[in-house]
Amino acid sequence: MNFLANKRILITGIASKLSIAYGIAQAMRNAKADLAFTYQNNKFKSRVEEYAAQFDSSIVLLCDVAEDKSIDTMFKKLKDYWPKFDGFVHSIGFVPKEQLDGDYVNVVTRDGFKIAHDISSYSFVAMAKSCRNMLNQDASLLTLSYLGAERAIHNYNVMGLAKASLEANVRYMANAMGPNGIRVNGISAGPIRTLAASGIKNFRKMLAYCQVATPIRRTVTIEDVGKAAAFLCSSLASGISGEILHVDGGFNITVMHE
Ligand code: 0WD
Repeated sequence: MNFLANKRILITGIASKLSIAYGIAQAMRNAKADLAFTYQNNKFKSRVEEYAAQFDSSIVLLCDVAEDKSIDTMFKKLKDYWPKFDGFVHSIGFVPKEQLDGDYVNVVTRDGFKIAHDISSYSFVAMAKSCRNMLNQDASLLTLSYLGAERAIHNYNVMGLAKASLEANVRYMANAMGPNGIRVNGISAGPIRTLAASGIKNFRKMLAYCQVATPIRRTVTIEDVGKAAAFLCSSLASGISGEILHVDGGFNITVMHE
């Protein structure tokens, strides 16, 4: 299906083939989007270049969202390839690992709180701010959230607060950018084993629990998330903005399992 033909979409957050952003790139390329990619630092450069080539792209740019200058420089470089484009996927989250282990009140620190919110929430609007005048009418911005934004989940701790902030960010950005024809949405994905997820204590246990408690009786994959992301960034979703779509097999609607 070609429902993203002639759409130019920038993908952030590919750290490996297991990354959710990799599944999103795959689904978007299948729908014929033209893609560009960012990498956080030189450690990821050649890997992301290799993946980009798989998706018929040679646009691979450095962007560390911790620095406004890095974001601005990246979009300036992107402009050489794409003076205008149709949206980006923000698939980035970070918190120091020690924040993801144990009693929230004991482990949270001012620094942990700041970093989690800065990298995992502020960076979404920081990117939008920087590229606003390059976005086409009908552009679509997308980020990745998690149920920990809505519920207290053991060990997810301050990252849950950062995701709650990110989801509010989606709504405020959608309201601010809607008059320019730009839609902003989030996907709340079920747990998937990726590099970021491996930092959460007892993640395996969480996956095993989800397998039996999820209505569809399996955990979701990066392909599941990718397909929903491709839909949200296409004109098929032209009436959807400010929404957080759960792609979790229905886990969020359950309370007790058999
Ligand atoms: O179960 C999961 N895996 C879920 C993930 C469930 C629901 C949501 N998510 C979210 C994450 O919180 C994140 O926002 O999806 C997003 C993508 O996460 P992922 O695909 O699970 O993780 P991963 O493959 O590790 O990619 C995240 C990447 C980083 O990887 P590492 O492993 O090095 O932290 O985010 C990037 C980095 O490449 N990243 C940054 N990029 C630019 N600037 C920065 C930064 N400062 N920090 C992290």
